[in-house]
Formats: sequence, C-alpha cells, structure tokens
Amino acid sequence: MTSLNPHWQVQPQSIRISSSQVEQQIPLSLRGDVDAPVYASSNPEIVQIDENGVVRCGTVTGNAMVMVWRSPLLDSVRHVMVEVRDPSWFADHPDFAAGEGFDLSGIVINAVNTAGVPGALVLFRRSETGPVIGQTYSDGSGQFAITLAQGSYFVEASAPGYINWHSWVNVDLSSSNEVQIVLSPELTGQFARVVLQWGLNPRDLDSHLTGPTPSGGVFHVFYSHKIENEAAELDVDDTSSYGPETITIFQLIPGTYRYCVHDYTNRNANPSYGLAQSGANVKVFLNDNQELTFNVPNEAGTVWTVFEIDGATGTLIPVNAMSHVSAPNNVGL
Ligand SMILES: [Ca+2]
Repeated sequence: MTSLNPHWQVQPQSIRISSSQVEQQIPLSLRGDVDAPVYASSNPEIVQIDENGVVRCGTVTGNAMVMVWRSPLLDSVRHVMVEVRDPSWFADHPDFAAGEGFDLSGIVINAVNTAGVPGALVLFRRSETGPVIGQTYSDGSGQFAITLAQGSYFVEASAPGYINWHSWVNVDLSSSNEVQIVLSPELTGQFARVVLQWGLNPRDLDSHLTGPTPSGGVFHVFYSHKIENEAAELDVDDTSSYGPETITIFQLIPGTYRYCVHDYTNRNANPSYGLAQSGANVKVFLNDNQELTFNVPNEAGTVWTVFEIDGATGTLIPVNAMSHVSAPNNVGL
C-alpha cells in the first residue's frame, strides 16, 4: 500500500540557467520513498525531461515547471521550477552578480589514487558556452572555495597531466554546496579509464569488469581481485559513499569485456531502488580522446550493466540495463 504522505523530495527545487546553443543537461536527484518516478514538463519547447530525470534545455528562454510523481499511480507530486534566461539577464540582475551569495567549497582529487590535486584551475559558467564568471585554483591539498550567486553552474576543472573535467553544479540553500571533482590522469598507452561516482547513499557501490584471458578463460576485476596482469586494475574499493572507484583497462584482446556497478549495500534486497536513487554516474575516458558519461537508470535492481567492449575492434557498446544479483562473485558473468 502507498502512504498518503510519503516522505520524499527532489533536488534542486529550482533551476535558473542561461540559454545556450549547446543542449544543457541537469540531472534531478530524488531522495526518500520513491518507487518508479514519472516525469513531465509543462512547457517542452523550453524544458524537456527524460525518463531518467535529466532536465534538458537550450536556446529557448522562458519558464517551465517540471512535475515529478513518485510512481505511475500519480499519487504524490513534486515540482521543480526551471527558468531559462538570456545570458544578459544574469549580467543585469543585481541579485545574480558574481561574487554575491553562497560559499561553494570542494576538493579536486586524482581518480586513480584519490590524492588531492594542487593547482587545478576551476572555472564557473552560466552555460556551457557562456563567459567565465568565477574562477579559483585548488590549494596544496586540492581544496578550493568560491562565493557565487544562487543558481546552476557549468563547472570545468583542468590541471597539467590530467583530462579536463566538467559537470553541472547547483549552488543554493537546499544543496550541500560541496563539490568533489575527480580528475583522470591522461592515458599513456592504456585503452581506457572508467570512473564511478555516486551520492551519499548507498554507502558501498562496487565496480566490476569481466573480460577474456589469453588462455580462453574469463577474468573478473573487483574489490577482491584488484589486478589482472596486462588487462585491468581497480584502484581502491570505496565503502563510504561518493566514490570514486576507478578501473583502468590496459589493453584489449579479442572477446567481450563487460563493466557493471554492484549495489553491495543492498545486494540482498529485491526489489531494491537504492542503486536507482544513488545518483551514480560513470565516466569513460578512451585513448582516442572520446569521453562518455552514463547515468544510472531509474529502475529497480542491484546491478547496473553499463557497457560492453568488443575486444577485437575496441568498440564500446552502451547497455544501461538493471538486474538483480546478490553475490559479488557473480556480477558481470
Ligand atoms: Ca565499493
């Protein structure tokens, strides 16, 4: 039975963003008692929302309301106000001048060993192509802080020897206003690096990679087998929220490679929506400079099969399927 007054929420509750020639994607985060959310936009010309809760907008300015229902029964609804404004609106509006408002702090860390990255340049824009309206550098321990007006920002970070990082960040009263920026070292002959990050809950997600061995068997890299010689390596097993966990794939041989995320915390729950509501995302950096981002589907399951790679051709095939597996040894096999 569904409760008449379920406790759940959507963040952010409002998005104020500059129009842009580039499609802008802002994922909504759902917390609490949510079964299978249903999304709709009051004005799809201005703002679209996909089935995974990602808000999309672009060149058309105006207002729209995004409705989020907690289940297909449409028994409980939350609203997200979205304003898409011309870039000049922000420049002219006294409440949104740079340097006013909220303290944002964060840390820049190395994806492979989670050490702080000093001297990283962090830039803040109102849109992916708009002017830089705030910038700062990380200190000797990788930490940074900046004061910004309320709103949504396209954040870019760069440091010598690392692949550039970018993401949307919300700065407002309802957010924690802390950012973890994970920089992947540039690839030096390896095939790919795969970085998993997630939110506060669940505490323990795990990265799994399976693939062929030269003798015709199957290897399985995860927390209890971190290195497969000449094939792949997992850096650390994060068990206390947020990640990152990073798998580096050294080189391919013919056969199928499969990358999965396992919800270790909720592995014995079925159905389980813990993984769907984790905010998990996977960034893949390939040696041809391609970069791909995957967001966890809003479906029940303890395993998210993210992608496969054809070892003979190096082609990455998105899968994005949820399933239920309890035993870590069986994930990806
Ligand atoms: Ca883990």
